[in-house]
Amino acid sequence: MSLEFTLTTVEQMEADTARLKETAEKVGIDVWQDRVKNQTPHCGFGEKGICCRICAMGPCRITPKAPKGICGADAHAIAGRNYLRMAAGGGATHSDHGRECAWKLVDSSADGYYHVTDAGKLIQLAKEWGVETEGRDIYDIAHDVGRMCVNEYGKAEGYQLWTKRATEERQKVWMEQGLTPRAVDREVVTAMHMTHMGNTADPEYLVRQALRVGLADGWGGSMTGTQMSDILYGTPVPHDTESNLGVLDKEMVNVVVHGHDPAVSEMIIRYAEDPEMIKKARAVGAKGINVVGLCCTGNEMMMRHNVKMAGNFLQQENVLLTGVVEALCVDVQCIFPNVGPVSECFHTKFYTTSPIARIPFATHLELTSFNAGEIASQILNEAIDNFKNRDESKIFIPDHKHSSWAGYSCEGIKGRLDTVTNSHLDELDTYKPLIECVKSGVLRGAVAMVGCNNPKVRPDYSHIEMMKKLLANDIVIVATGCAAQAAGKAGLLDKRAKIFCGQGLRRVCTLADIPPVLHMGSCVDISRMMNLVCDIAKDWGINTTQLPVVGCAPEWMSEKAVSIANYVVATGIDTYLGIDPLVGGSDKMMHLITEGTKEWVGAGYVIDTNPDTLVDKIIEGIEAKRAALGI
Ligand code: BF8
Ligand code: SF4
Repeated sequence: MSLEFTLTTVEQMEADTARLKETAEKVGIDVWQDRVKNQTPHCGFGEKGICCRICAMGPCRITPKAPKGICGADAHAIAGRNYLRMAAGGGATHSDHGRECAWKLVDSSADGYYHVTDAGKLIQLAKEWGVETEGRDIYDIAHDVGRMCVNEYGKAEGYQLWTKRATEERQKVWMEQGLTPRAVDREVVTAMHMTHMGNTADPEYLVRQALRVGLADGWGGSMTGTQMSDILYGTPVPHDTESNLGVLDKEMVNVVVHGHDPAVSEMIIRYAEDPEMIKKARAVGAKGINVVGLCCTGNEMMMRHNVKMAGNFLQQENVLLTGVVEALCVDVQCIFPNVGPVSECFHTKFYTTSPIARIPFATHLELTSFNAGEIASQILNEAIDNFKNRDESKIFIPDHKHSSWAGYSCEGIKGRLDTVTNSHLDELDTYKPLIECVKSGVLRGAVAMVGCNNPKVRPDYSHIEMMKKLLANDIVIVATGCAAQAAGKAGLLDKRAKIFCGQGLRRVCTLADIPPVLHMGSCVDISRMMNLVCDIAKDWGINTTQLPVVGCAPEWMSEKAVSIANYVVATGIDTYLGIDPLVGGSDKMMHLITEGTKEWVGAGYVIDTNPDTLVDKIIEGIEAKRAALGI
């Protein structure tokens, strides 16, 4: 083991950001650091969740002198409605991404742009859902399964099919508590209806619906996104790539893919690997084409295609400020509108591809299942032509980057276990060896570290420092979204990072040949984590609420994160939040989301905006679960 291995520190990343901010100043464009200053202090009513603009008698704000809105809604009703609307917004967003993926399966064909890549997974799902498979063409099966998925979103009756994958105990709890999710569209509409002026004012029922709309996302829309993408583009398996701004290459045509739905970037990769396209890039003096990723589209590409990861959410402006990006191609979600004006200050061409995300200063090339290849090819050709337009005086690429392992889908994790231990036990496709490690205390437990960056806390610091402390305490980490990317940028997805682990976890990493932080994918791939915890609970013979496993979103910012937090809690996993969930103006709401949900689903939130104490609470929480199990 090399003792020379060091992590990139948050201070080093901040120095890179500061240097790139100098470029921003030189070209005369604002970046998020400037805008944070302009927006601080935030509106106190908004922060506490007690500003209501749900009807035009308002906006109403709650103060000691004005404890009710004009209609009589109090702080609890107002904070509760705002909270449910956040969950519904997030659930709708993940789920609509999943729906688009399902349509790609409906439109797939052997000679079209979208193909069935993991036929085994498709057939397994077809059997699970009672779709005939015997003697049928794979695309006939794909079209039936795709249509079933799409129709799940709006079906008038019954509950979501994917929920059958949860443990019996969870399914029973959800049914008893009235939380089993109906169609995604129905749960989002119910949430909007409940929060319209003049409806639910009792916060308990707003929190219950937040759990239900969350479940509709996690065990519905997001799961559709993950499973459809695996069928279309391949189920990820572990492999090595690289992360951080140093992956941008001055000698290459750099094309950045950003957003969440992999439909566009899959095509970009396919065409960028075409020898004819590479030849064109060489003809303009470049060494080749370097496609790199941002945010969850980056994660999707990293999981399946070794695509390098340029950065996470708060790095999107930094990437453009390097001055070497020929094209930025976005799909949906988490795209700063400011990437338009920033790209205008450089030679960078900026493309939007979805009617869901129309952004000023972009060239809009709308992607469909039937023009995807032409769009990808146009973007790449224009990027190659654009190579000559760089302004040397604006170029600066920070040199930090790290080897990063990604691709730990449930199948990827089981594959490692099968290779290392299961084959000797004569039982494949099981988590039992992992469970033995937890029972014996070699591993104390696991944390699902997920979510965004948020300038309310020091960006990436919470992710990285909390991960380091957890690893030192023999707690293994599974990560998705911008949290996984923070780990990658720091070096924690490098297998050599096991030197930061306690003895038990270090031994597991050595035997299983894994990094201590397992990159499980994008934010919709938290559905993989839900399958993982339920399957571990089944293999162990206990309930999900008993597992020494927690969720943590230390730097979350988006409505999608609120939806995620709700389905993770409803799946029986305590969730630790490092950012306040904007309901502090209602003590009833605070009680409901931290303690109240425990009575219904056996889990709740722990909120602490100090990462140093939040991580201690996680360790205490995991040890308490172990003590309750007598292990
Ligand atoms: O869905 S972690 S900032 S990129 S919302 Fe967005 Fe948050 Fe990043 Fe992915 Ni998830
Ligand atoms: Fe005010 Fe009630 Fe209207 Fe909200 S719904 S803006 S509290 S009157």
